[in-house]
Amino acid sequence: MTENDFVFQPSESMPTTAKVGWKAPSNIALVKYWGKKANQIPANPSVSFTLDACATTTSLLFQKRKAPAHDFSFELYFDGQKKEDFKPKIATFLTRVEPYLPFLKGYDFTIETTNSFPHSSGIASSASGMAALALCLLSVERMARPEMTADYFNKKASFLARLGSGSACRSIEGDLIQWGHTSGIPNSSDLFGIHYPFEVHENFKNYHDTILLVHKGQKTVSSTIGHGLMHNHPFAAQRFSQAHENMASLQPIFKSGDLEGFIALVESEALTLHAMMMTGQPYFILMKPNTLEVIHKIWAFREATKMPICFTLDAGANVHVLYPEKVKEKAMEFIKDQLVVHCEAGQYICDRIGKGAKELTI
Ligand code: 2P0
Repeated sequence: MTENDFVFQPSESMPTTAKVGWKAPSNIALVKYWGKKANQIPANPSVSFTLDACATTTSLLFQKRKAPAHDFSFELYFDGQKKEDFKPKIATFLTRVEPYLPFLKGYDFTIETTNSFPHSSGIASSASGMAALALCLLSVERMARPEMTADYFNKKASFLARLGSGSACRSIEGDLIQWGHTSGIPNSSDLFGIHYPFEVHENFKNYHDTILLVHKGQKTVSSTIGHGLMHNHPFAAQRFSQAHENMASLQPIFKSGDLEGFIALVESEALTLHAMMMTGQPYFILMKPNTLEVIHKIWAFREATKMPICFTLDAGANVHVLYPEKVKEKAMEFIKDQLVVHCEAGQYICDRIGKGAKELTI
């Protein structure tokens, strides 16, 4: 598929007014997206677990304007409060998706949004937030095109979400989503996420992700800037080819249920992501002392118990503790006994692999 497949020509049958809503989850990458080309095209392929508890719920009320105008018209409410400072990001998103949703300037929109996870918890809301908004906007188009298939709807929603935030394209469906063209995965695309197409062992179903909120403050360097620093990065070429290799290595790991192989690959990806931050120009560090404390405790616990508990990191200080369903009681005991002490205000979020976004009945 190409960009042209997502262009829509509005017809007479566009709805006048209605309200739509979606709840979209966050996701956690196993092979990381870090570095991009123009138009939100990833520099390397990635794959993620879709999450369940960490989600954004967004409703979109729309009303046809008397005459189409030159600018977008929208109000934005976050947790019931008008949010002027979020508007530029939304306006940029609308500008990027307008070629594919050319009716946008014909409507007044009211966007209401809430996150399930605590505000400024250091959990990125751009993936779930942009996914939920993309789904709402595409629902307007679908009212005029009720024949649209679920497959096309999901692909276009992922395509639009990507234009808001790259990782958001992996937040439409569950439970294992791959994004970015790589030769070993048929139908993999830089334009949207797809279901991981190969066999996945029972060990990786119902995987858990307990997110330790090590540092809840604002990040010192945004992901968008971090991606940008991969241009002219001394190790960029090696890193991008490593991501392709890791995608290929995951295939037999997922198939056979090889937890040891999974852990080695996922932890290496997390540390490589942060190594890229530390070795760019300018260099920066997003991990905190407690991030390292947690990592060392996970390694010591795993060595002592042989239990398949590992970590991954997002672009921040928080630690995602990953473990299979079969060790969940022991893992939670360990987390509560040894890791929660490293969380800010003792806060953590118990999440797990999820099935993707859900439409709300409004
Ligand atoms: C990922 N991250 O694969 C990687 C790993 C964070 C660490 O994608 O500029 O918010 O909006 O496309 O998607 C975070 O970056 O960046 C991210 P933009 P995004 O999940």
